[in-house]
Amino acid sequence: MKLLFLSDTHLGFGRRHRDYPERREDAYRGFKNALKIAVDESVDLILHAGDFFDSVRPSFETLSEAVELLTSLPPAEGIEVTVRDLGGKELFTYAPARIPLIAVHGNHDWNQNRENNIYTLLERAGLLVYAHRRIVEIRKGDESICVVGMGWIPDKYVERVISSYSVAPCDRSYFLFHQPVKGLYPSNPREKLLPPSLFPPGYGLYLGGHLHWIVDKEVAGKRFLIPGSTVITSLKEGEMDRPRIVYLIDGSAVRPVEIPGVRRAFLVEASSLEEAIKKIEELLAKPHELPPIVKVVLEGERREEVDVEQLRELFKGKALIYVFDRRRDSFFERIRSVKHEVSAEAFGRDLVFSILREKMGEDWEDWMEKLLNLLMEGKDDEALNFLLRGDLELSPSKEKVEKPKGGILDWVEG
Ligand SMILES: [Mn+2]
Repeated sequence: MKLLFLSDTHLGFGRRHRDYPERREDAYRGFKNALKIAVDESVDLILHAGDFFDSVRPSFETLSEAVELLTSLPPAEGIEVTVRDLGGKELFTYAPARIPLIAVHGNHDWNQNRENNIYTLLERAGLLVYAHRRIVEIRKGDESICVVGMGWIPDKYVERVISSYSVAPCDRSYFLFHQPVKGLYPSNPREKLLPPSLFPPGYGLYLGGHLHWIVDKEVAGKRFLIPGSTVITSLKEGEMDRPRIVYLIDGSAVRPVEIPGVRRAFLVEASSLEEAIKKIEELLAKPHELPPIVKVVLEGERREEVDVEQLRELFKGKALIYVFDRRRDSFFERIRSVKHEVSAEAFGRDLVFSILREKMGEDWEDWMEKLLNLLMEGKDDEALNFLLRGDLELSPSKEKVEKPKGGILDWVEG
């Protein structure tokens, strides 16, 4: 059986882009063109490692796009799918009309309601199979493979949850997950990284989402594959100067395939405006399918002011320019100088958190970051629950934290 593996399609991303509205199309285009590869390569099924949507409550427009793309998949021939819980109890068996897409949720589209969320809804409509805490067996003729899923789990519970998974259920099994893993890439000190040794043994491949980098690496005797996102969402290092890809998997053979017709992002480092313009022109002299995103990082000493709008105007229709001015000057001076030109979204959370850390010093606590993350992801209900539960690191009552009623533990277990 031939599989296409992709992740982090972030459908709906960029809806609020004001500086470059053309980026609103990028998530749809990335997913659509990735699915074209599935058709061209005649794959039997598609695996998706989470962050299918950019938010937990996608708009009707975004849902329409998802339904359009999922119903465009070609008919499945002779495929049968059986879904079991982790204990092996059969939940349902069906013969999919179209090649099945098997998915877990990510941190962006995670919903605490395990019975009714965007994934269970699409599953009921026959548009995908939700693999979270399930064993999905796919049979075609006398071939069979198993996909075991673990969608994103909050840091606090993840080690406990992953420890409840056992050895691979079939001869050919794949572990589909959405979590940051230790040893795969330069780590973010604020993110809890899961040790590879905790992953259940015996799987042919460990197929991950979350990170928007590309990773193909063996750690602790396990081969981890991460295709990265199909759309550029942040302007972090791992998003720069690289193609967007999917993996084609046939048995133990793995092949990365570049997604055609999608926007790419490039890094330009310069110490002056003149140098930046020259480097952007060089970059644009090469062919590009779509105007690329250019992240301009200005370094060195500040000798001149850079008018970002003017720079954008200069490359209008040819490149999408984002300027990161890291020239020597005070931190707050830098924020002030660019705050009108660059949206908070483009700056990303890191900047917000570094300002807060600098302002609050030792008063800054991890739970504040957790709470802000929930608020920034539009998960207002969760943020409220988080506060009401007293689920803060400072809470003296451990009992409450361990067993919140109707809370996360009910959802991740069982
Ligand atoms: Mn993501």
